[in-house]
Amino acid sequence: MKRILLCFFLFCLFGIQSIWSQEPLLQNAYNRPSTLLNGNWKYVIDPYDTGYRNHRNWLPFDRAESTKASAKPYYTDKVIENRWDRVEYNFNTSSEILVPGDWNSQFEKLEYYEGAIWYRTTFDYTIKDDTEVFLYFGAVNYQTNVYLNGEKVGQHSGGFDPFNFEVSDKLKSKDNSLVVRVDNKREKHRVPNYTTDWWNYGGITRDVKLIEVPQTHIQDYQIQLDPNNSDLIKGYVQILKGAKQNVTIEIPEAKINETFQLDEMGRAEFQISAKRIKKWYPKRPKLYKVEITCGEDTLLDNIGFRTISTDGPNILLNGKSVFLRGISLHEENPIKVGRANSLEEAQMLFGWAQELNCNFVRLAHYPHNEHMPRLADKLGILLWEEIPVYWGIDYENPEAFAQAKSQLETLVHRDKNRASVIVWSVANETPEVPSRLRFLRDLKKITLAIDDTRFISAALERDEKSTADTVKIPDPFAEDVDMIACNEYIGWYSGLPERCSEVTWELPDDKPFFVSEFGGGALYNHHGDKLTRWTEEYQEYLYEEQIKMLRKIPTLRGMTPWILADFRSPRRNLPLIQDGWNRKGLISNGGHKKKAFHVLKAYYDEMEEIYDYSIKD
Ligand code: GCB
Repeated sequence: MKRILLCFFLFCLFGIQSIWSQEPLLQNAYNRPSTLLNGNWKYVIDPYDTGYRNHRNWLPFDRAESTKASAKPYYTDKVIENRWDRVEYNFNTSSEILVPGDWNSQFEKLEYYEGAIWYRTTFDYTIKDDTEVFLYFGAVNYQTNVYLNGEKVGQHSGGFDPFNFEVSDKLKSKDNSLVVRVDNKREKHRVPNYTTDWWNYGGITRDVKLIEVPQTHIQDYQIQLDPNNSDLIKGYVQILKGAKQNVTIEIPEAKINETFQLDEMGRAEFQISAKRIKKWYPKRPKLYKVEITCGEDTLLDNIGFRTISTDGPNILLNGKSVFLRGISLHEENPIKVGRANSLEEAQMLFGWAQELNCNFVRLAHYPHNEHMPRLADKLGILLWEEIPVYWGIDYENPEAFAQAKSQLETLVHRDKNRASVIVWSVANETPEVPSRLRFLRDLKKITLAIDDTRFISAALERDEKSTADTVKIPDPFAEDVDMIACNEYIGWYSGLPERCSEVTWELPDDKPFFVSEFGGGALYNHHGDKLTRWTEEYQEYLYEEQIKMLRKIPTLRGMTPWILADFRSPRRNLPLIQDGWNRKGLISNGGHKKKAFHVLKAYYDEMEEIYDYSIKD
């Protein structure tokens, strides 16, 4: 009983804190006119939290009344006025750091740094009448505290999801001081927590901008084909401060122009005939310009219309069976090294995937920057998106759940109008502890409450008995997913590549089966015989044996081998081979294709022929 009460207390404390620190995210911030605050900011490294916490009671200054007037909190951005002033930091004379950008790859001294760093920029801004200004962050890893002109604006937890705060009242026309504290320490209640097989890049890793909108503005909308009737477009528009007004949806190319009245909550739900709409699919990624107008506010989007469903083991795209020729990728630029954030980097990563003849990409293991789904929409690449509920999350902890929930809600909210996205994945290789099933099932419910038009999945694990000849997926969460996905690594973590020919898969026949990961490490240009680990030949052989094995699985409908390109990982310490890199890439960190790349491409060319996908509309 005591434990239940304690959990409830913690939930109230942290749950409420998460709620009050979060403001609803503007839908389609990507296309809103904005003022970028990117560029060179000043920064102060603060490993001891000197600028944030009282050193005696460890309370954050922005919560402890007694210290408010002191010069200690760095967010006051104190200017040294007199020569006798004692202020022990100074943004004006500090060094500069580029925003957006992870700090690890900008300065050698920060390569392994995990802790707090303060960022400061200054700017002028003239706000128009009757508008509201939002301060928008594409992503900051992990904990963010935001202060404008010395006042607390809000805080955010989560390393890969966008967030915004309304700042109209705090803005000045001249010399605004925006101070952001970023803390990327790995902690038990965070998502992910202690261990990841990727670099814990810290910093303001995506764009920062000011978005000015009319007071009555479009807050959110979903405009998609009805999954049960592809002749209908179904959706809703939610307006802030706009009860009972009219909202218009125009799709000029399809001659759609419809007006709906908002209810007293500012919401309109609608159905529009889709008879004139041409479907979106990889070979013809048709996007329509959609214009939503309410009063002074007009918002443009580019939306593709398609359905996705399953029929027994088949995946049906617009009602026709499709095979997902995929690859997994991290949001990392292996050539420049560091987090990827630009459109050019998205083009490079998807360009490689297209050279492999992929029609599908798994954006592992966290929400990627918005260029990725936007570009995938244009290029006709189907997507799996996921949140970093990865390995050892603290399933018992209500704060961990609150953080997973908020990351998932934000991802689904942001990308629910993207035709490319067909899978929401709620977890990757999570150990089967008792509290985990409830955690994942609750995440599934949360997803479906926002968007029930796509698949729910998770990268599950197979059974561990590497001596048995039958491979199963004993995970009970397999019952909850639309597509059974598994990371299997036969021939790398379990046996040698020939192990693939010894096993038989035992799988349910009423759901699509999908291999979310297999692979093996190879250093580019490192050669040997096919049983010498780390050689290109071993990796090539592994892919050949895997493909032979996978061909025999009747319900197999796709795969995303691990991984497109080598990526940085502090867990990978083998000198001369890994040197801090996970070498399972099909492309090296120099951008060179390894032998296995060509094996997978040949298989995908063949699968493209078999599942010849074209539709008449
Ligand atoms: C996995 C993880 C992935 C790792 C990979 C590996 O199962 O999902 O994040 O990087 O294995 O290389 O071991």
